[in-house]
Amino acid sequence: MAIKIYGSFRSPFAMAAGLAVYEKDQEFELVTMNMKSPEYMNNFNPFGKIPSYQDEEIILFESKAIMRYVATKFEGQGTPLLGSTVHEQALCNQWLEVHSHSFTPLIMDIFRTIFRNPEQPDASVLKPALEAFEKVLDIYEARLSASKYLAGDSYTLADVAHTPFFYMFNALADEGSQKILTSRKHVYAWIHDISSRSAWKKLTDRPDNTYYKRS
Ligand SMILES: N[C@@H](CCC(=O)N[C@@H](CS)C(=O)NCC(=O)O)C(=O)O
Repeated sequence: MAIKIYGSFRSPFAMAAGLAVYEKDQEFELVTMNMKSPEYMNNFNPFGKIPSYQDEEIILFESKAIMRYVATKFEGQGTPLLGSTVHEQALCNQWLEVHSHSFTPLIMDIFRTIFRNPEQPDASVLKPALEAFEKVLDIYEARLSASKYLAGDSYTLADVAHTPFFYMFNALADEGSQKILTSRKHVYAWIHDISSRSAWKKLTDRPDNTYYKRS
């Protein structure tokens, strides 16, 4: 069975799962289903969230579990994504946790604020959300001034997980808000690097990626 990812490219979590599959030189079919339908919740994710993943051996939900599974299952193919040393593996896991617990809640707050009123997001909510996110970005700036990627010299799942969120930020945030990225030299160079990869280009060039097209 071909790999299927249930979800939509509207979701950065679904995009991250798809990116991991492409980095391993595999193909996948994107299947759109109502995530709150009994069929989806009974078969693919009882929490009613996207993405979910299916191949001939397993059905999995939670994007990081999917990415780790894909990185392990196709270990000898495509880009190694788990870190090339024990040290890098540990740091990859650390930054995946940072992504879940420190990065995602804040950037999702920013996205939700913009989605509520895309033409004129509520500045009284957006400004403090951006300021809180900047404090996290300062920690990334310090890390990325010491190493090329989050886990060290190697591109890993930690970088994969972040890529779609910057893509969304680039498409949704106005020029003023973009400065929180462009003003951080190492963060900005890292975003440029991870967004220039052929697997990411292949994913965003798919005809079913109809969202967040601004460059
Ligand atoms: N921790 C989950 C988060 C998934 C998630 O929150 N997906 C969103 C789309 S971006 C969703 O399905 N939201 C629907 C809902 O919460 O009802 C993962 O990494 O897969």
